[in-house]
Amino acid sequence: MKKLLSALLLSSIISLTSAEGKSPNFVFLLVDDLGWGDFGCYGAEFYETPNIDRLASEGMQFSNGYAACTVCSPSRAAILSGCYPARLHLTDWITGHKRPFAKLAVPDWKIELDHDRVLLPEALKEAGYATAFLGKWHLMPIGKPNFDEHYPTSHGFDINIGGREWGQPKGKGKYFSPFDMPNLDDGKEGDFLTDKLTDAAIDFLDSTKRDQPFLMYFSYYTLHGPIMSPPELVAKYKKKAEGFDNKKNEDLNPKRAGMVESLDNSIGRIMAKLEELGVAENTVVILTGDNGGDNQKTSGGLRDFKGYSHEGGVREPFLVKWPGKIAAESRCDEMVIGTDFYPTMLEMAGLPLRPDEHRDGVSILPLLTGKTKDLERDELYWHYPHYHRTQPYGAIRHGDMKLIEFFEGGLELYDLKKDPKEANNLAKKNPEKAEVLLMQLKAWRKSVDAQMMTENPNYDPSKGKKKRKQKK
Ligand SMILES: [Ca+2]
Repeated sequence: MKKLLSALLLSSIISLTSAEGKSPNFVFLLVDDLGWGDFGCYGAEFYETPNIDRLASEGMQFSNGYAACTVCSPSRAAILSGCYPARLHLTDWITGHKRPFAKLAVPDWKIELDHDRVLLPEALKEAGYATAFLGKWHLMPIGKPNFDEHYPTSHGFDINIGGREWGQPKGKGKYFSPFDMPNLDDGKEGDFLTDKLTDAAIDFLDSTKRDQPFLMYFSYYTLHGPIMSPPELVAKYKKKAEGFDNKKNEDLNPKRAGMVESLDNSIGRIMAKLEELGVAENTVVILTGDNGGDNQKTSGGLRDFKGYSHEGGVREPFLVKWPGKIAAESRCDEMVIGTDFYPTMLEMAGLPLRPDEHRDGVSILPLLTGKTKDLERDELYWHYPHYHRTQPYGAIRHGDMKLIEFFEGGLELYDLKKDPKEANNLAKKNPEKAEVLLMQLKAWRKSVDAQMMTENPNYDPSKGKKKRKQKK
């Protein structure tokens, strides 16, 4: 009913926007397990990303862009809903780690998206957009997939190519054919998943109509493991690694480098297709990741990586191009996060904001257009009541200061401006600041009805899995 009413309310506004032919198209590119240091424009020297670097130079590049979680599913849900994972109660990757004997019990969190929310693709679809989903979905229960309830097509996408319950390619050939993914051509032996999904993306772009705006939400399976790459790219980077002076301690795995190059090729093909179709000028292209890379050397010097509480787990490349609206070569240091895309894209489309839906996102359009350098929002929050590489934690970033609260005990406080690598924990040196931020973090959790961990009656340290110790 809620969706029907909002559709009716919007219909008049929509016809106006579309009739003027001003509604921009959206190409949303979401890369899996993308490290902050994986692209040339973010400092990579071993990996080669000329197309992505060009995209960065044609729009705005953010230095403090964040994923809403340190793992896949919650970050994806945050982008689609405009809400923090804590508010959605979808706080871990599906289906998460089981730690029955750990000190704290994990709350009864959700493993699917609510149907009573109007998600970003639904809002755009209501407004007359053609909506296509390609790639990794990972927002549904594993085991008993139900097309009507859980697939992208039940959440606002007209078509779904490749999305299913998997968090990574699990077909017989993994990244190589056969893929065993919905509506994706398996191709021939040796065909590579990123290329085949890109073929499908090109087909979708070819099918779009000039009088109907579109959202192409391309959610790459790459760079998630298993790390696999076309043999010619592996050979290229194997050779490059031999004489490479690795000053920045970058990841020299030729297979991962090949995955990044194949991603870059994909983006190059998409950008060329937009030009060829004559729609590049009226198309917003967004590129970001869902969480950090899979190892320390992908983090561009930040501490830790996917699955951790520190910056390498959540800081992401974050690029937006919109010709004529966002100045080329622009840079922004303001903090932005995955929940912000929903309101931002509505505003770009000339549609009314829906604050009852995207509860936690703010439109970053004023940053993109250069109208302002600062948003009114001063804090970002993370809530991860789960065991992973990290111990369960919550975090707040206020300005340059970031506080991490480990739920088993322990606080870490960092000044990210002076200490971007989070090497000097200031919690004991500056307890007043730590306390203020802790109070703020706790108040926020209450305000979003965050699920908390509880004492585990089955706690048994002798059976607990060994955990990496956090610095206190
Ligand atoms: Ca991921």
